Amino acid sequence: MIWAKEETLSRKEIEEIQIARLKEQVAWSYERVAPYRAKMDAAGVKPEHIRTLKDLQLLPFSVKQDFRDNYPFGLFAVEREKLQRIHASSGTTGKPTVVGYTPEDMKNWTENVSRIACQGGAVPGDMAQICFGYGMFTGALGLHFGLENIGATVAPTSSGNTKKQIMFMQDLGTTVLVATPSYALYLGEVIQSMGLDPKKDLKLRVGLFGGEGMTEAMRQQMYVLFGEQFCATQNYGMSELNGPGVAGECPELCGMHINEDHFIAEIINPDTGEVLPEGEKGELVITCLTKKALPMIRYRTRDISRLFYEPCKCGRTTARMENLSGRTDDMLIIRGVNVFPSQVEEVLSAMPQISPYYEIIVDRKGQLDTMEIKVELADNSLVDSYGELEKLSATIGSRVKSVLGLDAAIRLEAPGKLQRFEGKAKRVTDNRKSLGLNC
Ligand code: DLL
Repeated sequence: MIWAKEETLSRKEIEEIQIARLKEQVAWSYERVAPYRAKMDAAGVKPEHIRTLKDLQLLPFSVKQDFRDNYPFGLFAVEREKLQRIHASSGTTGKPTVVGYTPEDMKNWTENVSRIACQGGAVPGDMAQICFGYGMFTGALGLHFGLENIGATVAPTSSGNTKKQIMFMQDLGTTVLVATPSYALYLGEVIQSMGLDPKKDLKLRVGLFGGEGMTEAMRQQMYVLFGEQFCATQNYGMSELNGPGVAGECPELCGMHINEDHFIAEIINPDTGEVLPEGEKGELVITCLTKKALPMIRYRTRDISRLFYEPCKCGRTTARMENLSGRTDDMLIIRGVNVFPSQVEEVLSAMPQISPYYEIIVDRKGQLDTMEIKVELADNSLVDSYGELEKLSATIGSRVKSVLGLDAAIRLEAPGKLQRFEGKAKRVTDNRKSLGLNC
């Protein structure tokens, strides 16, 4: 089901909306947000210089540091009293990023989430269970309002208490599951361990996942756990860009459709800031076209993706962004080599003998960086054969080495041994940071 006509416009029609809104948004930001005005003045750009979409490139980037420098409300374009809602990103270090919404922003956000919910297969009358943590995280309330808006029934079960989640799933007849993909996999494991048959005992049809990446191996695992009828889609967003509702996959599973009448996406070379052509991989930069409380012009997301513009078989004409292949700030430097956790994940996910759970631990012994990868076996079939385990560990080690050029200590763990997460999974522990090392 296609929720809004804006998802099927011609490129010309989309671009007409984009340029009109961009001009308005740049003027709004320049007049009302002092840090934007200062940046634009320093770059010698005035709102009237924005005449075509290409002129977007004249505008300076916004970055996470702008939030830190102007915490909590310094980037807002309206007085605090005009805000209807506040959210914040967790922020592992320092202060969180505070974001806010006017009533009009709330309406747009809700509409955008309704679109991605429908893209993923949700329909009016669905029973949607939201297993994101309710609170300052945008995921839970974002999906909550978007799903209610399409006429779904929402069960705000929040995160945790896995057995109770499953009880509700059975008793309420949940058809749409909303969660991080890692928590959904954990739910699936517990469902199996309870001896339930997802096809007979549950009515799950749609999984709207997001907040973190889902590899193809994880998606395949979803089918094993929840049945072939299950449609598992990825949804992208971030607190600074409202939250969920920026982009989402449709059942064709060929990238995430961007709500282009609300967001302009660009891909840049993260080192030079140069805008890259269609299909090239780089850092995703998003300009929000309708956000009034907290305008975002050319926000550097640090997420790595590519863009495609050809219309999709589903009937939508909006540009698509490829599922993320990491973040620019994910990069670890180990013995001088640049390592992205997604590279390790790619190696591991190609091996059927291991589960989607892994952990990378980086440390320093003396002067030398070390990397250990803990990997969990998919099942018990190899557990009793020392020789097979040795062979598997050597294969993983040599594949990791051929991709990264680095030796890693591989530690195989029994099924179910590695930590499960209720929210976003944490896969990397860099102990060098606690040693005060700059890495
Ligand atoms: O995670 C918003 C969201 C909630 C999106 C629920 C979708 C569903 P933040 O907490 O601010 O916001 O984190 C944003 O999470 O920059 C990405 O690095 C990562 N992320 C979000 N969605 C995806 C995804 C929400 N589908 C950060 N795939 C982003 C991979 C994702 N990473």
